[in-house]
Amino acid sequence: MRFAHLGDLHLGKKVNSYSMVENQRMVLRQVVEKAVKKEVDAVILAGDIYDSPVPEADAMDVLNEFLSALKKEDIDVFMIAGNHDRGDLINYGASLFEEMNIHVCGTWNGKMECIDMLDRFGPLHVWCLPYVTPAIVNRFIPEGEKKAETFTDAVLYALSKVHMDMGDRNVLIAHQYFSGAVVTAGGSEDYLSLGSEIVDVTVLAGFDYVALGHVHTAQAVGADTIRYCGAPLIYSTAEIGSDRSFTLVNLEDKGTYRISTVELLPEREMINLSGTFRELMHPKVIEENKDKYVNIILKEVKEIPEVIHVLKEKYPYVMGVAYSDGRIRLEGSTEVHTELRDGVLTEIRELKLKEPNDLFADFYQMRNKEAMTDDQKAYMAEIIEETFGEAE
Ligand SMILES: [Mn+2]
Repeated sequence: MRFAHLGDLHLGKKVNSYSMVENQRMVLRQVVEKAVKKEVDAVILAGDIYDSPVPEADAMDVLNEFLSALKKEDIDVFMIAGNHDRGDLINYGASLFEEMNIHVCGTWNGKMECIDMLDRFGPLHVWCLPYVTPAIVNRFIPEGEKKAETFTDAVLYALSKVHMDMGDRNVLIAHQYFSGAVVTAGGSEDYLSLGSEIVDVTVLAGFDYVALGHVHTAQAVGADTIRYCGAPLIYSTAEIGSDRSFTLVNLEDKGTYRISTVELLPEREMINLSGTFRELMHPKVIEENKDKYVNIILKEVKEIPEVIHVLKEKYPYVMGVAYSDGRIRLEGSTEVHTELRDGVLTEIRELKLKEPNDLFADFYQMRNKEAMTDDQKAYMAEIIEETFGEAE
């Protein structure tokens, strides 16, 4: 059985207010093309199908087109919901889809859903575990039994419902953060919450392959056969330069497998572009980069008024502008802003653009669930002045 393992599509996602939806449509067309070429039997979608629990029509249209194209090529689909998805919405039409070999598992209902497959190497079982939290599994733990406290408890409990025939091949699809996975600093995962969601990877022992979603860069975790496929596109300026792919998994006789990655190339790539204002205004540089998402790092000491608007006339897809000396200049009050970390702009969502003092106050409130006191504000103002003051 040959699987194309994908996940974290985040259909409908906006990055710095740019909708990714057409880029997503194109990359999924590429997936179909490459899956056909690689003679894939089934596509796995390991959660975070949509970016929003209530997706826009254009995002749903992209999924519809993708599933229809796979069906036309006679490729099966296994799809679970991630933490971004509304599971019951993902479940819509599941019983109809089932008839077309599109297996959908949007919510965990106390049992482990299992789809039994057969190929020339024998039976193969695909177990589906949509995103779970302690609260979700606790609804199914009988009174008097020990409730799940941690995410490890939760996944352990869910997996206790797996009754594996160890002689057959068993595949698990899940969307959780497992210990050992590496996350890009400031990447497009919800990294602030990952630390509290950690699941001990040893709970995954026994499966022949584990197809994971949740972490956005492709990697094996704990064992060669336990893998995150990563997102199909770059969703954060912090991820610029990292490769995107789907994972090709070939399961033959029990214990025999081949795993490789199939590179995915975006229709519109995202790059860091640095230079002086003069350099960036050079017609050759503009011509080369005007159709890309550009994260501009300006090598200028003095501030240029309205620079983002001037740049946008030449580069319509500006993801952000930062001065290489560390000062931040961004436009408007979008829900997304970027911050310079280790020389790379990093996206922070749901925060309005503010001066450093206010920015820190917001961050403090977000982490501690309470506002800073006046004393704390004064103390931070001093530190910020010390840090940023010198650049002026
Ligand atoms: Mn995700």
